[in-house]
Amino acid sequence: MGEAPFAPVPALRAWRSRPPDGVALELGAVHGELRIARDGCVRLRVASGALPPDRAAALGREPWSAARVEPFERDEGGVALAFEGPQGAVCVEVAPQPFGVRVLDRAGVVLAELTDFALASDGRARVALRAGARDRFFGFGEKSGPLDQRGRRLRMRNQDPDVRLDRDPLYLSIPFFLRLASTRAGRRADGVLLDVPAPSRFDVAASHPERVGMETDAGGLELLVFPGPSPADVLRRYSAWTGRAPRPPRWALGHHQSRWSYASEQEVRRLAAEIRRRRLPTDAIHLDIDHMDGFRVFTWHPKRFPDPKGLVRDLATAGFRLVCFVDPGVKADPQWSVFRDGVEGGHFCRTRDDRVFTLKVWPGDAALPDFARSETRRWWADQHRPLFEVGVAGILNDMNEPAGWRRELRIGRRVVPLRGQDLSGVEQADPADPTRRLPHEHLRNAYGHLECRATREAFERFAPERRPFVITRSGFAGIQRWAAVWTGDNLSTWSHLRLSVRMLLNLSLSGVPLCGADIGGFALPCSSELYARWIQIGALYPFARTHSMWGKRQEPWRFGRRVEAIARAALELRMRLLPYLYGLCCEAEASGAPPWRPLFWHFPDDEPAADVDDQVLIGPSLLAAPVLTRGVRERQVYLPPGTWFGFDDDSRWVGPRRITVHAPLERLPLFVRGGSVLPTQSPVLHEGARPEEPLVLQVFPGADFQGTHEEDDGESLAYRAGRVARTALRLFDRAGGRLRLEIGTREGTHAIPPRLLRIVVHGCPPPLRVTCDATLLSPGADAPGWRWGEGRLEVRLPDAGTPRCLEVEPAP
Ligand code: MIG
Repeated sequence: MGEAPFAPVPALRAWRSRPPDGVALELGAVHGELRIARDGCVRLRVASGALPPDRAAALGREPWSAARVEPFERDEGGVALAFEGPQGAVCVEVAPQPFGVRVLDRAGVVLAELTDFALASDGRARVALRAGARDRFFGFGEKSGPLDQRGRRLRMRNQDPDVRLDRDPLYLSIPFFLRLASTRAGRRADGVLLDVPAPSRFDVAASHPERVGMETDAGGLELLVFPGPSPADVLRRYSAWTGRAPRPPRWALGHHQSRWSYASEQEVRRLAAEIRRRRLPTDAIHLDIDHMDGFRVFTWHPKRFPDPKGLVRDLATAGFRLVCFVDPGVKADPQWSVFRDGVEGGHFCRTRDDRVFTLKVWPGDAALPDFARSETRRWWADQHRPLFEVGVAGILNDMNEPAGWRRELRIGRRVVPLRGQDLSGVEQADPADPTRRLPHEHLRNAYGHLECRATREAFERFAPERRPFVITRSGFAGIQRWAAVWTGDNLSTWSHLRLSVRMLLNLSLSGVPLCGADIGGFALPCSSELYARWIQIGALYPFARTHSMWGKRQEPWRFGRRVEAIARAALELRMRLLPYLYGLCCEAEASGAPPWRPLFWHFPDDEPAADVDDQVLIGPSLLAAPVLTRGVRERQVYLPPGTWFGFDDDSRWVGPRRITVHAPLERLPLFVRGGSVLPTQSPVLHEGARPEEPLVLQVFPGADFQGTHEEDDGESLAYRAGRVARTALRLFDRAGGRLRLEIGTREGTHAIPPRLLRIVVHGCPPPLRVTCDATLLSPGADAPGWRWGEGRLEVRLPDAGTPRCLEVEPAP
């Protein structure tokens, strides 16, 4: 079938103020609309004929907080809008001929210049963003390839591919990028979102070094520009529109052990017992598709899982939660109530000639719920009852691109699918107007996204007092509101380990704070060395799950004693850092800043930092430099400006500088930024276990620090009503090694029983005096009291939530 040709958008003929925040544009048969939000974001919609119905609410966009603007005619023709408020300032200029849009900051610096608008009569649309020859481009959701995607041609269409290093597209599409531009005043970041759920393409300065081309397959253009100047500013604004990830239940931050599949209650119990016997910190076990009865979603296999409730109960006693896989394909079995019900309720996607569409997937022929309909989402949420009745704690949404296959091969008892299916005749409801139907393809990238919205509803229905935990393979811009993301079927190879770091960084920059790759790799055999290196960095992924394909075993003890000990140490480190990691999730919820950050996030003006794609900042304080190469026992590390400490030995450097560090198999090179107060705890085997020391503040001097430590019950939604315990932390690093740590009054209504607080000051010379609230503390005494040895000062204090001021004066 031929595609309609593109025609340039005609000249601006007229404009009309559209109070309070924008202007309507008339360009011959093309219509446009420009709006400004109070935080300085700009939203532009352009389409042939009338603008399509606004799908923002259906996609879960946050309410638009409209600015107040008065459009005015420009001397040179066209129209301009300007806004300045406490949360942002921006000016937009529309040139009439050729039609173009410029977004400028308050100083008149151009943030984004959009040109070459073109539309086709079938709804396809094109636009170009002018770029500097040295601009760098990050984000784009789940992408293979380099960290900086300059020079790539990217496709956004969710699918179930063979994951390869250069494979594009993958399962999840986020048509958003963060651009880092070099200006005379230094680096600045801004962001652009092509908020269209139809597939799209990006030419990332590939055809022309000073231009990013964007093209949608349907629905015209909807673009948002998010001003910076810092990456954090961009993500704050991006997430104010697309939504923020609510803080997860704390257990979800523990290690998850998964496999395709732990296929019987007996096997799961044996696994749980083994994990505990070996003292490997783990919080969750996943049940892949084989827990189902004939792959009927929401069922339990009667023989292999006769008593799932009993299983959940026993797992809970041992400190494990159960996460269940859910596939969207509903077996087309007229004997089965879920299918029958779905047909009766009109819940499935239909063909053009109005039959229930089915595709081939695990259960055989299966129907696909039309998640674009709100009634279908409600219905789907209801179907989760059998999982929640049993006490399942988390849901994993797989195959939701949606995936299916052309044909299947049988090898013995195994079914090997040949991927790819034809969905060209499939239709769905228009999410903004369910009386209208659209080709599935026009909503393709929102399929899994809207499924996850339904899964969240299931939690609201069946476990309203608990925080939901949903993890998904597919998604769209804004998926973070509803689900964490894992990156699908990677391979157990060194290059995939390396890729996971870049991929998770770009996903993080695309607004998805909670993300992870299958630790150890999904397919192909994993060597012991690879597993060791993978769990070292994997234990620091925002979401840490070991998962693998059938036919292989990837529990931490499958690689010999030495590697088991390495895995244990890595998972213990995660548990020690849990208060810090949890705090980062609270930060993501509040501001959209992801836990995983590329170096340039905190060092935008440092030239070399922007090139580093194999190191990760975990929050503001930790810098991980994982070993990602076989046989390697030392690596180069780039330390950005500032003081840096080796996490495990307190060695100290001053950056910017490249160092070579020793990295035997047991060691993940990990650094802490001088001027940090890291909240940690003593390690536990699972989140629900009580740590011997619930709060250990690790102080790394070298600069001042200011932060907040946040605690709550970790599981309920009471935090939204102020049931938190928030403590301000301030470090003053004074000349001559003098130090002052202020611990603020604990705020909020979450009660914490009196406890002992330990403070460890790293890189500390022998002290002359240590005082707390101006009272001298005694060396050797327990609490309050202090000890010093090997460059570390340890102070113990009773902690009842009252403010504290600790001062350390070094011996001359
Ligand atoms: O067609 O449920 O990415 O994690 O183990 C494969 C079986 C379906 C793909 C997922 C993978 C999972 C597997 N699934």
